Amino acid sequence: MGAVRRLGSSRAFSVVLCVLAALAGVATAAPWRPGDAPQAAAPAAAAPAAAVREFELTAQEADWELFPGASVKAWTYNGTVPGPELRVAEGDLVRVAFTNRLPVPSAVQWEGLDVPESADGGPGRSPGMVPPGGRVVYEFTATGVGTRAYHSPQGDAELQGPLGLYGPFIVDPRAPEPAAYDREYTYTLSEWDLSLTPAVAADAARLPAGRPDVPLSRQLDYDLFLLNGKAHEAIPPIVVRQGERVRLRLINAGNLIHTMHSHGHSFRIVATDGNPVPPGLALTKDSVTLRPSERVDVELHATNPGVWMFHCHMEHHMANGMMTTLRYEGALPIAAVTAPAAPAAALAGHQGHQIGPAPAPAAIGAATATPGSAAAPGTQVVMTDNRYQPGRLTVRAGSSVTWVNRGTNVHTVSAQDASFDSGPIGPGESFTFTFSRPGEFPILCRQHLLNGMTGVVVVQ
Ligand SMILES: [Cu+2]
Repeated sequence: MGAVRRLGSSRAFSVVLCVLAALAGVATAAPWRPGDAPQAAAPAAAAPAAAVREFELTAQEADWELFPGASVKAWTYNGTVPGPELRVAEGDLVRVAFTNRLPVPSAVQWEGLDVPESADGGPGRSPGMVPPGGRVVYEFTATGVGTRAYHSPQGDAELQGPLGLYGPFIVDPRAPEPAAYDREYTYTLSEWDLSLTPAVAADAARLPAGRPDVPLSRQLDYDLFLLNGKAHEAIPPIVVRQGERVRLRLINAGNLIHTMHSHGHSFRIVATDGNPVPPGLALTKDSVTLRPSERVDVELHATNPGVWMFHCHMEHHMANGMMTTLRYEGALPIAAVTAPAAPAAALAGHQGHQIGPAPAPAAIGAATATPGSAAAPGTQVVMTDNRYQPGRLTVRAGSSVTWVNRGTNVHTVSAQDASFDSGPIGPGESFTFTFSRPGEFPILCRQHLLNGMTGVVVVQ
């Protein structure tokens, strides 16, 4: 510090730079700025020249299918959750034109891309938040090979990420990689709160009563845990052939910690936050934990044919969506122990007319359902485990419907559009709702949506 004061200002600056450069082992005196190509980059002689890569990202509401039969309103980039994979080569000049078709201000931020300040969108930044209907172009040089990401700004006031606004951004090496992989898969991890609708995020509706009195972003209560915006069988599996080396790029775009675990295979962690792990330091593991925003690349050697699970090891995350398979081409899963099929009558339905102690299961199974039939005011719906009986019913406006839980598990009656929610209904308990206006109201059990526990109330 004293040395700087004693020297003339420009000379002092040069000396400091030279010392810093020497310390960093960098041969040039030019200061490095965010957005510059890395100064220690490999010689570019054999590599193709950098290109200008242009992308369009549009934030827009879209219907998104979490799994067959379960569609939600999402906020998306270009209509998908996650948004499109943006892929460039190191050193490319990247231009991303962002159009905001949401009813609220939005922007794009970058994970692991050391962009200049002028490309770091968000509140209090310049270019800052883009108003509804607005457009901005982010421009930066892609530095740092690896698994990166992008997302909307996050904070108490911006509840956009949990509705689907995130996506992968991959920077490939300019020269061919020495260790090429036979296949590569990218999985973006996230969570979904079925009560969080675009209307809630736009401050035009409220979350169900009973959530804690804290800022909205801290009231989230996730129902589903997703890989690439999908749950369970809707997630594309990892398909391999024996002997192949596979790279999995894992990106945690959610708000929770996830621990991804592979059966039958250990893997090597070859990159963290996109940056390569020196070969001698690469850990061999079968579980890897990703905190929010973290990325991990793992290399998996396919040497154990079969059909294996690949999932988050947090039990309710796995049970509610975050599981797929690692399957060898042509392999079939070894059959599970065969359970006797549930008697059709047990699931067939029952128009209950009594509230009281839960009857024995046999009493439920005997009746038949008349789905779609008109029902008198005061209609009752029986919940057995994982079914509403009847699943679809029609009532007149002003009618009350009472759901009675005759099952052994806790269930809920939750409007798909979050307009009402029973909260937990224990065995033997009931919930009554009066429908004041005509319409078609899909309902679901928040605990057992994945088991197909859905229904519809048509109000005439
Ligand atoms: Cu998890």
